[in-house]
Amino acid sequence: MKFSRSTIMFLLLSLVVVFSAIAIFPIFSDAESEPKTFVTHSGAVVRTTGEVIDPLYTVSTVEFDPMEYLREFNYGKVSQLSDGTTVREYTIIAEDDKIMEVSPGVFYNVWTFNGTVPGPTIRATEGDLLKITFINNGSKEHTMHFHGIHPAGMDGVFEPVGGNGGRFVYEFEAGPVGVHPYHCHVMPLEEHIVHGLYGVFIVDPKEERPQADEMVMVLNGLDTDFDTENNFYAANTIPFYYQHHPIQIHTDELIRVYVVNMVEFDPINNFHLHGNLYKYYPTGTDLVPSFYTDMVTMSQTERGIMEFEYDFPGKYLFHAHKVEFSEKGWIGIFLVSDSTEKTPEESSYE
Ligand SMILES: [Cu+2]
Repeated sequence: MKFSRSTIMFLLLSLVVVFSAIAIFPIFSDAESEPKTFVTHSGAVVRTTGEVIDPLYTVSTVEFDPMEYLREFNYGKVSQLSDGTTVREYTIIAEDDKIMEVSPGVFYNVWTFNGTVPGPTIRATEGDLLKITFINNGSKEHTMHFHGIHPAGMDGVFEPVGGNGGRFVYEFEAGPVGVHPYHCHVMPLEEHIVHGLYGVFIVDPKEERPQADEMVMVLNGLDTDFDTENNFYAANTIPFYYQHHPIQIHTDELIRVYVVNMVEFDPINNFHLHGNLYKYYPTGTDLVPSFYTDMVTMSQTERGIMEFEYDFPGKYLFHAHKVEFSEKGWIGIFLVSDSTEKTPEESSYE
């Protein structure tokens, strides 16, 4: 019996496929069949096959409240030099062993600055001297790389800080005016960012921006199965959070949102506001808005400041107009109440 050349090629290829499957499959099946048990922050005992948990974790938990994060700014410990310069000192601690329930039943190994994803919003005024004591309590090397203007040795790229207590003090002058990201800059960079080592750095102009209800939104994604594609998207880490817990604002009140896109893997993200348009200041470096729009599109680490006020009370959506992202969590609601009507809490003080 004689085989044709193509039949022999087919048989050889089949053998390669079969042997590859035998070689690879046990690794996957081991990883997926090994059950792990841990206790969530709400006290529930969870068993998982390892599909959503980074196998390199040690069990600890983290609590994060997106509503608290929204309007929380860290101005540091303030002192003054003899020449009148304001000095702001911050302590930022990195860790990489925490587990967070990012969505009901979905657990994720978060790498944190000061225990949260995103890390604290560091805020200063242009010209202030910043001293950021960075402590790495993680198991891997990490850094803090600030976008902005500073000396080369303060860039958080060529000075990796070792884990288990490594330290570095970043010292530079705050500038330029605007909203900037900071993030770890250790390779593989995508991994260090997507696990959560980033935050927002706001530099206020010396002459303050007008009074407003200010908030920070970090647009982020969660790759819960480690295939370098995001499974969830959010503003401030928890998918759908501001849809289930609308952000309460008032009519005729200036709202200022510092928005930073930290989504990895997907080349773009965007921000669409309903029933309104906003003034948009790209990177916030100019005090005059560049656009009046209801939609901006941002690539990785692109950011800006949005300002708007609502004339009419009611519920208004805000979300990625990249529909896939909004359907996977990056969506929220502004609940606008009439500023002339007082809440029961406000009336009780009269
Ligand atoms: Cu890192």
